[in-house]
Formats: sequence, structure tokens, C-alpha cells
Amino acid sequence: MTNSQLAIDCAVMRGGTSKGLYFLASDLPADTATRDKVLLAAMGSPDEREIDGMGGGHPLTSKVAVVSKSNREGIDVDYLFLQVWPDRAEVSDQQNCGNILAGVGPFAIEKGLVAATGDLTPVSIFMVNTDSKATAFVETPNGLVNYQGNARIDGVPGTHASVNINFEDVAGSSTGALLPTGNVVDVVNGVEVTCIDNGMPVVCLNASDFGITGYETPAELEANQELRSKVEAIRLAVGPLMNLGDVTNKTVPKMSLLAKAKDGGLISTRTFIPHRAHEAIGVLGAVSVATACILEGSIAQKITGVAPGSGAQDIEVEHPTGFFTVQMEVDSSGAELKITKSALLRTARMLMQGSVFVPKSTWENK
Ligand code: NQM
Repeated sequence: MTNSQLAIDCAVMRGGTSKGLYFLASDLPADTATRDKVLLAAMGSPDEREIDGMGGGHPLTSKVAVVSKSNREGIDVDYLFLQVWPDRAEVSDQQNCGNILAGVGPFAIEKGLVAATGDLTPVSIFMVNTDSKATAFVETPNGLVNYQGNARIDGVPGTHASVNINFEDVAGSSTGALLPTGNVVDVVNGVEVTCIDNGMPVVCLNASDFGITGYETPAELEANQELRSKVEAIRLAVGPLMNLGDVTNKTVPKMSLLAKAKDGGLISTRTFIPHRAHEAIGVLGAVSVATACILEGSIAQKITGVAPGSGAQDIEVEHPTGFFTVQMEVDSSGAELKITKSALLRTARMLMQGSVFVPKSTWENK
């Protein structure tokens, strides 16, 4: 504590291809409005560069995990994800984040919320934003979290210890249904789209419908104003159809422009999240796109041209910095596609632990 500043315990972690601040819920204000004021100050938002805070001036580096011991049966910890907008004084709980999720298991063990059990500790996590469950497997040789290893994920330099994550029942996580509009394909503003939510609401679009190849760099996509306007108009129109209401100020749905795979994967993606172009692809975003690939007649499946299979399969989703492999188990024997499992590999790393300082005025009653 200083005269004018408050010190709040937190860790900075990389989770998958994102980076953020990890807090114990008990270290933050209970009141949401005060909590948001504190988090905006901690990140340095609103400011495009977030120069007066810990945020990196990009949605992927302006993220927060709030973690607490869970009272739920069979669950170790509760994880609330918060997106701090860099350039707007807003904190949103309207989406989940599977990348930041990758750091939750290690953080929970480091903070003593979960005891390490042998070389690999399963941490069961309730994802508050979407009312769903994930299990993360954290390497814990000698009872300590290990961050070093041979696992490589595209979008992150080097290799690290693996964090394998299994998802259960994430279909309809934010929208109530795997296909929230009730259709495999809808036509919105004259463009065919597949709206899907297998953990993250995503609108699958055919890149060629927008006069682009789908292999552009994120910078090229962001520089294309005409493309951005068309994609945003579809997003705003589709929000209510996906049971998300007015999405003007929401970070969902994500808009994924798809093209034929060109590096040996199943499909190529370029994803607006929703206003910046992702350097890779979000975890649950990739799970939703992978699911669209095994859905007969979807925009994704029409692009791959591959007949959807049943049973266990690895789906390789290409993105601007490499591949994302989603392991899926599906049962397509009934009238409706059932996803029995989705799993994937991430890595995470503790970067810093200590205190973040915010002006005292943000949390007056502390
Ligand atoms: O889809 C970015 C990320 C994400 C979210 C975004 C994510 C997910 O890469 O589960 O991980 O789409 O906002 O961190």
C-alpha cells in the first residue's frame, strides 16, 4: 500500500496464445462495478496502448481470470473470465476464454486451491461465463507445477509443459443450442452463414463471399475497411438470431472467415474477435469451427468437401500462425449430431507474481 495506491495480489500468466492477469476472487471487490473500475485501472484501459497499466493494447493481452475454490460437487475451482476492452472503459463477462483457461489449473495449484496429486494433477474447473465444465491436466512432478517441457503450440515460441484440457457439454454454452438459429445455414445480408456454438458462438463465413482469399494476414484483414464493415453488419444482424441480443458492445459472436486448407489441415481460418483479427484462433472458437466441419451441409463442411465422420477424430484447424488440433468424439447416429468429447493441448506459463497497483480512489471502501 502506498499513500495513493492500493496493492492487489495477482499473477501475470500466459495462457495458450493469450496473456492476462490472474486474481483470486477474494482479492478483488465483491461488487461488480467496483471490481470493473479496479480492473480497468489495473490494465490501463481505456487507452489504445494501455500504457498506464498491465494490458498489452490488444484484446488478446487484456484479459483477466478470477479464480476461487468451488462449492460445486466434483469441481475444484470456479473460473470467471473477464475481457477488458483496451480502448473502451468496459469489462465484459459475456464470453469465455479457453486460452486463459489453460493458466487456471497451474494458478489454482500455485495458490493452494488445489493440492498436487502425483506427476499429473487433474483440475476440474467450472467455467462461470458459460455454466460448463472443463478438466485441465497440469504437470506436477514433486508436487510443484512444471512449466518446462516439449509441448509446442502454434502462436507461442518454443516448447513448454503440456496442459491438456477436456471439455464437457459445451454445446450451446452462450446461446442455448449448438445451432442457435435452428438452421445449419442461414442467409444474412445476402451471405450464407453457419452460426454455431460449441463453447464459443462463432459465425462461419466463406472468405470467397467477401472477395478475399482467406489466407490474408491479420494486418491485411484489419486494413480492409470494406471487409470489416460487411462482417460487422452481419454480426450485428445475426446477434439476435443467435439468442445473444444486441451484440453492438459484445465480444461475441466471433466471425470466422473460412477457406480450403492449404497447409495439410482440414480448414483454414481467419477470425475477427470481433473487431481485431486474431493472430491464431481462440480455443473454444476453434472447437466451434471444428464442430462445423463435421456438420453436414454447414459452410465449413461445404468448404472442406469431406464427409463428416462419427467417432473419435482429430480436426486440424489452420490459422494465421499455424495449426490448432481439436480432438473430438462425435455420435452422428441419431437425428442430431452429439459431441461426446472435445479435447486439446495448450501450454501456459507463470510470468510474474506480485501486486498490481491501482489508484485508491477505484476501491474507496477497502
Ligand atoms: O475462443 C480470443 C483467445 C480468445 C478466446 C477471442 C479463446 C476461446 O485466443 O476460447 O481462447 O476469441 O476473444 O484467447
